[in-house]
Amino acid sequence: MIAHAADTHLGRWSTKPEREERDRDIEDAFKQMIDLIMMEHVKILIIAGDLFDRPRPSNSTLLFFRDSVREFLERGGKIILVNGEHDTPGVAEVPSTFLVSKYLNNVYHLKHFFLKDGPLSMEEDGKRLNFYGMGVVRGPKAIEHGKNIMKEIQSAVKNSSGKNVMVSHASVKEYFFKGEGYELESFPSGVHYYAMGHLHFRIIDDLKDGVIAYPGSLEILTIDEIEEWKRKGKGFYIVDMSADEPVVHQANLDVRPQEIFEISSEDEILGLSKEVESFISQFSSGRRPIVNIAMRGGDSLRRALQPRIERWQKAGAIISISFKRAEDSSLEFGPAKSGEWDEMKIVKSVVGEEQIAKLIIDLKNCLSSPEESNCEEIAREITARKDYWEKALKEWPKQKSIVKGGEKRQGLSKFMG
Ligand SMILES: [Mn+2]
Repeated sequence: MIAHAADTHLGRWSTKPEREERDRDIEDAFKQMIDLIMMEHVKILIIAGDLFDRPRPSNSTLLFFRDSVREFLERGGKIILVNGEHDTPGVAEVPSTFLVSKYLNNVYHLKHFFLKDGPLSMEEDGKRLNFYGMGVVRGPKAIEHGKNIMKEIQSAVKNSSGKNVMVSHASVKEYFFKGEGYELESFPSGVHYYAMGHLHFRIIDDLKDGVIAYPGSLEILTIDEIEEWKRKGKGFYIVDMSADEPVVHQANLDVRPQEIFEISSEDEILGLSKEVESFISQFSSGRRPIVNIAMRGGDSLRRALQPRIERWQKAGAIISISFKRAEDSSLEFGPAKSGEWDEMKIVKSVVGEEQIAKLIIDLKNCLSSPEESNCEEIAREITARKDYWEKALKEWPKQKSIVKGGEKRQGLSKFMG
């Protein structure tokens, strides 16, 4: 048996002290996972990218990780990591996942697989398991580069004995509604289990000679993960590799309950109150639930709602209000949110004009919020600027990257995937 988690995002809210409680929630889920793994006597844990939420996790996040896995490692447990978007620096720097593999015994960091290096192999229940890494692949030719890594894996598995596990942090075109990522066809054959990370929702599917699986994020990280949590829960997988085909067991964790409510006018306050109060009343004991309110409307609506909000808080709810669109997104492209990147500055440096940059960021935020219907208007505004585009399309091929510390990319590809 091996355990497979991904997108744990430890330290996600470490720069937002007002949401510190949510980092404790993530840590709580992480501890639940480690406890469950030890209880089931699982000896190998894969974390397929985005272990940490940022390339330089805070010292307390690093300490938390060390403390929470110590007993598991001391009992002979092994942890296998690959790089995700979030824990990989955008500059030439050692990834945090690599760092922890150097500091802790029995923590392994898988680089992009090369035939000449061979896989990481270990015995598990008397069987040989081979692990092939493909963490996040960045750069202007990311997809091409990734496909080459997969070809290397393909050649290696042909001559391998034992079970083959590919550990990857990447998107799959067929699973992601935005249609970005690798086609399933490009994955290597001969692999028994594709341990994936990156998409925050859960997928278990047959692929070629094996099974491909996304365990999803460990906790509910954005409001667009709430619906799936209600249907499938949040957690990780325990995978039995002993049979011909791996058998994937879904392990669900006890996470803080959340619900999302929408409101766009004062007429709806009464109806909303009824819904919110019936939701809150389900959790009179135990964890305080989170009530997310997506508000389309101005200050007056906010003020009109204020007395109710205070009442719900007194009843034990955590209230989180977002205006018009979600502030976070589970769509993860481009450089990690390290706090060192000024989105506006980066996009402006590429597109040259502040107004267009703002519209592009708006469109990106809009597409990654649950309310996709508003996005068309922004897209129309962008495309309507014919003068800008005619000029830009002529100039872009010549333009070099001017983002300090960024990867050398040209034109739009600089901030896409
Ligand atoms: Mn992630």
